[in-house]
Amino acid sequence: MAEKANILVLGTSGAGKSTLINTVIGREVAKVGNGKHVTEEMQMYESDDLNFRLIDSRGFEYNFWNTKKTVKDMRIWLREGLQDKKPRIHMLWFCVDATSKRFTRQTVRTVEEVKKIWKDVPIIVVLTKSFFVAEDEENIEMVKETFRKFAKKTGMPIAIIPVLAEPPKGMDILPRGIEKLVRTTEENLDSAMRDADEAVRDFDLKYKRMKAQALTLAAASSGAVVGAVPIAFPDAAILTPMEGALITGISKIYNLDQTEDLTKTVIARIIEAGTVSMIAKTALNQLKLIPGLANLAADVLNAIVAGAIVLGIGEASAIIMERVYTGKIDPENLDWINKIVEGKMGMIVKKMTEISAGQQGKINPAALLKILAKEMFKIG
Ligand SMILES: Nc1nc2c(ncn2[C@@H]2O[C@H](COP(=O)(O)OP(=O)(O)OP(=O)(O)O)[C@@H](O)[C@H]2O)c(=O)[nH]1
Ligand SMILES: [Mg+2]
Repeated sequence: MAEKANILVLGTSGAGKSTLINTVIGREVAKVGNGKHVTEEMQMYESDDLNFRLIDSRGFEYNFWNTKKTVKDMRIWLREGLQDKKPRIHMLWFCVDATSKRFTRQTVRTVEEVKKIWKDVPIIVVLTKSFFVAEDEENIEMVKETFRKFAKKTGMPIAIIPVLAEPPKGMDILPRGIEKLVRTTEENLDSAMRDADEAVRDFDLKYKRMKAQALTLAAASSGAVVGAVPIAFPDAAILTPMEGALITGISKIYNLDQTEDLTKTVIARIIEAGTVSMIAKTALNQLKLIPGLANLAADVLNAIVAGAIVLGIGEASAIIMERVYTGKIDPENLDWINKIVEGKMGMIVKKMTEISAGQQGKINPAALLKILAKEMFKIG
């Protein structure tokens, strides 16, 4: 069976979230009450007939901490409940009590807070307790107006649907709006799920790249590089064990460590690109030409160059692994791998020279490498 979508049902306490869920699911599943805060814990409901799940949340009146806390709880709960690093929410049903006639800037803030996590998630505003058809138009207009005025970042809801989930006993009114709500939801789920998948992929890539960069910076500033005196540049065409370990570490981050050949290819290319030792020597000479740096101790200059080289190797490896991981590039495409390595190395040396020149002789290699890394990772 296709994966079900997750719909988060939000709204102030007593708005009628649980009542709505019971009606949509078609059974009394969620506890409903007159008192405040009936639903304390988040809860997920589903039915065989529906291709989405409904997640009932704790209702809360807007205030800063309430919202932050609830959104945080939500995140934790979702991560555990859905076993997903970045839990996917595909749609929001935002419940607004139609009888309250209150739909303010504060109310919209809750939505904004949630949208910070799930940026492009579509919203359906459900006007609950819509007892009177005659008031629909006015209520819909009120919601539209508030969104237009206060929810510029959030964007407009894809629909505003008046719903009466439970006709009051003894009154001659039928439930309404439920079918339309379900239909509108289903019509929009395909694209919502595609967007959410994309967002998760983006998140995954960013997360992996961040991990690779942290590893790279740690390697570049490690004692083995910065503290080694004198630095042995890999004249013989082998990288130091530490650099090999860095590349292997990055391949693990991209789950490519099973393809041992890839790691070997990348290492081989980095060596062949030639260039590591040539670049290192050129860089060293450039540094010596900078007034104020020439009389720095040789080991300080060595440390900077060696660290920069490791940064370049790490970043180039991350880019290569990322492209292979996403299937954008065939690891057999050696020319391309060469280009990346040379490009990154060239850029890092240029940046390094610029930053060193700005330091006016007071150079701490580890601190300089941090600045260099920051600059380089920013360019990505
Ligand atoms: N007659 C009628 N009453 C409703 C309807 N929806 C909600 N109510 C009433 O409104 C009150 C609150 O409803 P709940 O569904 O518990 O609201 P909630 O949003 O889940 O509240 P919390 O769990 O506290 O956040 C209850 O007394 C419900 O019976 C409806 O469609 N018709
Ligand atoms: Mg409830």
